[in-house]
Amino acid sequence: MSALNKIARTLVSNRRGILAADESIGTMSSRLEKVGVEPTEENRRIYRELIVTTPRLSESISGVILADETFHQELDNGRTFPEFLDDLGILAGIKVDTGAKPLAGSPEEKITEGLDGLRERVAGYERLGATFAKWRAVLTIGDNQPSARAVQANVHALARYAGLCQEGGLVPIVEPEVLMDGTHSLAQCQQVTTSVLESLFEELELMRVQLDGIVLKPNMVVAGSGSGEQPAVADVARATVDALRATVPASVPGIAFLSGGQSPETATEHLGAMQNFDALPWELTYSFGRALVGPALETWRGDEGKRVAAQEVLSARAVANAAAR
Ligand code: 5MM
Repeated sequence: MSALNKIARTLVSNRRGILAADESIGTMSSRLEKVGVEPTEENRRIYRELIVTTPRLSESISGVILADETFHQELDNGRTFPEFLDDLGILAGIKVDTGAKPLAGSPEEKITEGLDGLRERVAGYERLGATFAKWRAVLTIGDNQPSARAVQANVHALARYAGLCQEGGLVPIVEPEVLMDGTHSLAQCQQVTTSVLESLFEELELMRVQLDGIVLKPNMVVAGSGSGEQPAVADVARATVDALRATVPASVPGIAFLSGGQSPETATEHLGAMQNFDALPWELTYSFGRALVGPALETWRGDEGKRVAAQEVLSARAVANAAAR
């Protein structure tokens, strides 16, 4: 077993999953503002400390994805976040993309940036304790979208990122997110997700990415949030598993879904329903952001007196997802 394969397996095995706490400064700040918390560097640190000090987190969480700012911050006990996670037996990951920007030639679509200097940044994060990384590509379903340009540019960037991470000893989480925004049907989402994943694996192979040393982080196949369609849980599970079976090689150790704006309970139900399919070659787990931490943030609202209650809410979501597995 290679070192990369071992890390990837640790991330997706034993009914554990990944917690995505890597909101960029802008996203984290607006989420704090929404719950009445001033978006300062210190408040972002306090909030992330609340998350990682949740009791028994390591029973259901294998890895936490951090943003650059958090990666360099310390907890009240003087340990850095990666050091503290390591003490708990949780792997520390780092978001290395620098965000999705308008794609030249198709400005209503996005290309994720961050390849410049990535080799050096990977080496730096690895020295500071990262074992895995994350890069998110964003694709929308709409009139003539996603365009071939947007798909090609994004899967190319994902594959170059994955190769650079593996060269530097980090397991790349490869995240091609087809957004839930829009009026598309479940069937359209399945068709687009399948086609994006097909292009992605062609590009990963072209770039000689070692497939047993990655974790795929896709969207679940769901109907557009503005479609008025509410497919049954079993239909979402079937459509998602069909898209994955058609495209994801068996050598990939695990698939860790993003939640993409689904309610926490719905995301957990969908994850649970996918465990009922026989003979799937990969582990199916979670790498949720909002579906794990959203209710805790709502409970906390910056009130130190609500800290324990917020941690209990986070713990309940993490345990529910582990149980769904
Ligand atoms: C946690 O949010 C991540 C970073 O977002 P920005 O760079 O846009 O601030 C995001 O990539 C997240 O990891 C994925 O979208 C999965 O989170 P959800 O909430 O969709 O499960």
